[in-house]
Amino acid sequence: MSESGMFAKLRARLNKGDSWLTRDLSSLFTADKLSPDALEELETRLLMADAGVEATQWLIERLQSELNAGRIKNDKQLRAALKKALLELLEPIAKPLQMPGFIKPFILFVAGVNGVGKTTTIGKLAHYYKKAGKKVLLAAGDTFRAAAVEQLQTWAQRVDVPCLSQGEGADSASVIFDAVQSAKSRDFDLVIADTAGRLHTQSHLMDELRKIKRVVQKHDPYAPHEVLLVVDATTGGNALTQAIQFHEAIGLTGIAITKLDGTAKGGILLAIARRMALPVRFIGIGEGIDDLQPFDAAAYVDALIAE
Ligand SMILES: Nc1nc2c(ncn2[C@@H]2O[C@H](COP(=O)(O)OP(=O)(O)OP(=O)(O)O)[C@@H](O)[C@H]2O)c(=O)[nH]1
Ligand SMILES: [Mg+2]
Repeated sequence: MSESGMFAKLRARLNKGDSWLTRDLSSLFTADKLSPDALEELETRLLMADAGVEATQWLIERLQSELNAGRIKNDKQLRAALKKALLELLEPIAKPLQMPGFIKPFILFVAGVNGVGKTTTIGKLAHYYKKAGKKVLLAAGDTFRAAAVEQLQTWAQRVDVPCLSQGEGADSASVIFDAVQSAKSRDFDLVIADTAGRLHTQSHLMDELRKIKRVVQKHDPYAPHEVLLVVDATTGGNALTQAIQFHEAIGLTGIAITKLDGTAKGGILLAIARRMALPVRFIGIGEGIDDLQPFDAAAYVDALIAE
């Protein structure tokens, strides 16, 4: 898809085209003056959209100082000030996933609680990297949930990449270990490993993820090269809590935020930016195979603050 095609889709999908941030911005003005409670109204919208207290305060302070300096006199200027502040917040976390060719195979773990969109994101990632010319292998490391393996296999068939599995109840670390082994001997560029979203308890889940990491490090002490946490934008503050918990337990290197199409919110990106220095690698904006985009702060802000 062309860059302009990708942008048009992003704008149409984010909050289904009706941005929580800019809806009725012009109503915040009377004549050529910002109404006294305009910033309060924006603050409320940011909080309601799950931007969190820290990011909200930070943004409002930036707007307040622009206002004090007399630089916000109409809704166009307000939009511009909002865009500038949002970019300042989001640019530092918009770091694309680098996959240098000399790391082979590149080992990418995908983690996250159940239902956030891990398996779907893996299908989309496989498609994305296959199109980029990489030889991709999937590893069905979610051996806990019934039907998880078949779900990944279905994606693998759709994308036309191989998927290694040992069936339900197998040892997850051993599935992923074997996949890496196989990728090495068959000259694959990238192994994407699915993992369980739920085990008997949360601490079992973290133990299992740590074990998978240890086992894979027998192949390559620097693996996994990316530990990508998938969070669901519609779960708001829970997504931030999950990111903090997984980061503490297994050490994350990046985040993918899904379902940004299905919500009138999406402020969770701002909360994550303000609270964690973790890169947001990809955003999910639908259920289809092409509905994943590398996170681009400028495009995101432009799509959100529609004119
Ligand atoms: N609208 C929308 N739906 C999504 C997106 N990503 C995933 N989904 C849907 O979310 C649901 C759960 O996705 P899965 O990929 O099965 O989630 P999972 O994290 O693998 O779930 P478990 O394996 O149970 O832990 C599916 O119905 C997906 O189609 C997205 O970006 N937008
Ligand atoms: Mg899954």
